[in-house]
Amino acid sequence: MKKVDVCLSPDLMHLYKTDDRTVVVVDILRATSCMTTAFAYGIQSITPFASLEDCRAMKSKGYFTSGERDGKKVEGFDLGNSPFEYMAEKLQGQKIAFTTTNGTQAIAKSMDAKEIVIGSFLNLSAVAKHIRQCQNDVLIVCAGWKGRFNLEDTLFAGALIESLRNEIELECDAPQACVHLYKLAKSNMIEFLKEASHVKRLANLNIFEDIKFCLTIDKYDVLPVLKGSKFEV
Ligand code: 3SL
Repeated sequence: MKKVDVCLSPDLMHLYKTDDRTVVVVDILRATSCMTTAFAYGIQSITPFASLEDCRAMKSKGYFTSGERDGKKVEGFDLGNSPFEYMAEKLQGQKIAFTTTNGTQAIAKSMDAKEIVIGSFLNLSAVAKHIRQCQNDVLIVCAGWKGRFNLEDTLFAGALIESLRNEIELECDAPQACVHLYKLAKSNMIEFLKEASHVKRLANLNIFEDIKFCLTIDKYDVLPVLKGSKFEV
């Protein structure tokens, strides 16, 4: 049976061997939700960068530059990190260079993986379907916040594992903890997350609609997969 484990922070990546695994990178608020939305609206590719300056340099190569630091759009970038920004017609068929505080750092730390896919509540079933079909064991990598645990990525891991129950073997205790938390939260995730640190951080920036949107399950049937240095569908 396929094994599934969860890395609850990118700072724990050294504990996991990923060269034979599919890694699902998750940053519900909001990086992987933005990436999923961008592909649902017809973006051609997203190239992730850990470094702000490397990302900025892609502007002169015809890329839209996008992302954030500490939740705020980067000065001089074309786009920030709200999923609603990625619904624009002008982005269809375009290439994005993307850097965020945690999401693209988690991607950078997953680069040894056999395969990297992007997970969010918005494409939960597309991720589950891919896991069912692929041969690899799986590691779900939660982006967290600057190395710390967060609740929303953990809930996604629980939701994904729950949707694959009886089809997978859980390794270690982290996947079990994710499922327990998801079961507690699933009837009202917004209420469950109201005290979550990043929900409060975004609320301090007057960001509310993004949170509700990013917790919507199965809005899109797209699966961003890393091909070389860029994500495509
Ligand atoms: O850290 C990240 O990758 C971002 O998604 C954080 S924020 O929601 O844009 O603040």
